Amino acid sequence: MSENHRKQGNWRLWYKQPAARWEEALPIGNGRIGAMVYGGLQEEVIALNEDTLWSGVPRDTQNYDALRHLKSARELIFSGKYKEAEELINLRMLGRRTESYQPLGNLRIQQLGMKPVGEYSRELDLQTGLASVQYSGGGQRFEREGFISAVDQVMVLRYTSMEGSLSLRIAMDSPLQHQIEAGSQGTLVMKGKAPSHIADNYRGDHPQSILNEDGRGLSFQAHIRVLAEGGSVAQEGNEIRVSEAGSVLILFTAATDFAGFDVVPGGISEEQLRQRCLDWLDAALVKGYEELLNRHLDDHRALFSRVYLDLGSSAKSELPTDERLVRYREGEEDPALEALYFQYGRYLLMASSRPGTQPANLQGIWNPHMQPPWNSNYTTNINVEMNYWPAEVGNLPECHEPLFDMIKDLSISGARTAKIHYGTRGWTAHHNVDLWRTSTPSDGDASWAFWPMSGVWLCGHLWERYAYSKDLDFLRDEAYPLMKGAAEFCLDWLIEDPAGRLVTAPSTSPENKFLTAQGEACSISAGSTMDLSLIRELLEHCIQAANLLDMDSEWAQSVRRVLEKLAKPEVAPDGRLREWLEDFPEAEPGHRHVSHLYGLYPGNAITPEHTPELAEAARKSLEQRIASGGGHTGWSCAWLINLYARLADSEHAYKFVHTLLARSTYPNLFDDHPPFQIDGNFGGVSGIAEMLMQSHLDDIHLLPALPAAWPNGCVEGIRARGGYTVDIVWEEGELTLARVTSSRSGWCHVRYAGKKLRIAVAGKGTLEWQDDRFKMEPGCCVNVTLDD
Ligand code: FUC
Repeated sequence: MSENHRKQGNWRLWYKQPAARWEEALPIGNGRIGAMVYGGLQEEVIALNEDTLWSGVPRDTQNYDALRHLKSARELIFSGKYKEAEELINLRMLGRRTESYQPLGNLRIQQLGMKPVGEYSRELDLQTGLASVQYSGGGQRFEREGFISAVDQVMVLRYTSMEGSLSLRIAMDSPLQHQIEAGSQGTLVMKGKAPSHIADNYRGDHPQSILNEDGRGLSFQAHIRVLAEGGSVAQEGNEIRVSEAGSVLILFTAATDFAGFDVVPGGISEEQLRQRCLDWLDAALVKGYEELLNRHLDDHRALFSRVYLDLGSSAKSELPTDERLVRYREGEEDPALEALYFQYGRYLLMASSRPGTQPANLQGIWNPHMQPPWNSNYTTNINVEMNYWPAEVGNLPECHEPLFDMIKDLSISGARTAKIHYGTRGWTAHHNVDLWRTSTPSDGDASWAFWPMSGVWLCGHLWERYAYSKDLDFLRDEAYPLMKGAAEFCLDWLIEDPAGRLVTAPSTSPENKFLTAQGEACSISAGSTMDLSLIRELLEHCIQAANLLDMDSEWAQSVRRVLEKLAKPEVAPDGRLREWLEDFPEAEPGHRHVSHLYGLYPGNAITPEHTPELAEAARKSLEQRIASGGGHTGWSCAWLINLYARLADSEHAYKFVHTLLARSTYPNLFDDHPPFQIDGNFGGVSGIAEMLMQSHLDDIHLLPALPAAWPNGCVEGIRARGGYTVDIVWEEGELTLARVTSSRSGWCHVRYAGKKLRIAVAGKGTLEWQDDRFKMEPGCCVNVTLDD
């Protein structure tokens, strides 16, 4: 079923004018190097990033006094003095802010002697990862093409004059401390240093919020090589000048001396850094443009083309992307734009997170600010997790790996925090993490800073990797030790409340506040639903893992006993799911976080199938949140799609797909929190996938939340837990054909709308059945149709 559908794929963002601002420029990246291409005429600006270029150095952010106050904080909480507990925590138990992700600078390419321009278009082709510009001027046609290769670690730009010649002036600059060296033969080097510290300066009261200190901080280098076909290349001051060339090839690469989260920068010499860059450039030069392009295309297509999505064609596919978005906002239907948004999210994950790179941060890897919003860090109380929601289902499991590396680092830094702040075993991390794997609380306000649960949430991602792949080696060697460490923290952190239940204390429900009996907004109490949902899930996964790996049986037994005493999620008298253990009124009823609904998504403890009362309570909570203004940020809206999809509420899920695109999307389809924050892009992808297929209940549920807006369509190549790849075709809102392919041996169950299905091996062979499950072997593929 694939070829016909795939041919119609038009995975292009395109525009009739250059980007007037950063949020209109087009992102390319290889997980490590990122660039935003503006497509300017007289001057092309390419804003650059490198994913290890952060402010700061490894520093000790532990608050050695925190533990002194834990007992008092707990006593205050258990005697109902929540506000006093919060004040104590704010004053005594918090830590320090993380460092900031930095911009590397800009590549500026002036085209000299440009004549008035005729035709102009620029585009980003998601299938190839190529950003290109076509234009004409003075009767000549020009073309530019650029990509960042993950296999060769260089950005490759090619400028071509179709009929005549072109002359360029090429320069680099950076807002960071730097110097430029222009060498002979078309080389340009920028050497620079990141600040040793960046302090927050939201109020503008810090006279030195960007701190540069000699000998402290990361060093970076960016190198360019320019080759011209025809014409000449010469050095002119700190720039490269190309005259009268038919085509120009610009190779760029960059590196920092980052050597590990706990390694003080400086161990890599300037010469070694130079050599690292030159090695990449030299190897690229030997290959030449065609080979670099082909190697890049092979790598890029191998990932991107695994998934195909058709939500219905639309006549608007041919219009520029910004115009489509405007019409969409005005109420015109454009299902193909929704499919484009889905594929764009997959593209962004490929471009910002590849094996061996840093994980995608709040802005992926694209950031032009030295003091970016929220430090462009890893915010772990929803945002970085959301970044990775599409990784497994969207068939990009290798892009998930940088997150696992970060979890491993955090298990080391976070073991100190667990011991020093809380006197526990295991490891913990709080709501903000950076390149240096800061695991301590941030400073500021307990409502966000005091949340020692992020390690627990992150471990859910390790389990998901196992659930999708069923890779026992991964579970044994990588996941389980980290999960067990996070679980040990929980076991020590849990405490009996006056009612004899095990709870967390102090506890927050990320960033939200309730009203105390005195009417004060307060964030601290015991046993938020979020904390307990996360802990229950992790402990259950640990028990399953120990069982699967046939180890730690006594320990697993003790964990079981803890689970029995762990407080459970409850329904409040008004029918909503309680966000806190007590019936507190919310201080902000339309709050953007819906942490207490974790069990519905991304967790699976709440389902209409198995816990209908809780699912109903979750729905009521959602309704009230939304009625009070919730879902107002990009990521918050994206979360709603996933939650409604899990409630099988197709029309509400779709409503928030629409809202995300219409309200929270920039012209370059970046998510607009506001400001730009990439999580919404990723949450949108997982949400659309959840509408089309779900696999969290040990089966494959086809089209669980298909909205009326997508009557005909098909999806191919999304992944289901259990080791399956799923293709689905539907017409007039009904399943016509699904195909399930297995990567392993196992029993499979497929369901669709409570209907009887006909399931047969694609090709020859018969299936072995046990009740409603059939046996799959590696490579086995079945066709699923309605049994009429
Ligand atoms: C959390 C959210 C904010 C923002 C920030 C980066 O604090 O509540 O909306 O996304 O992270």
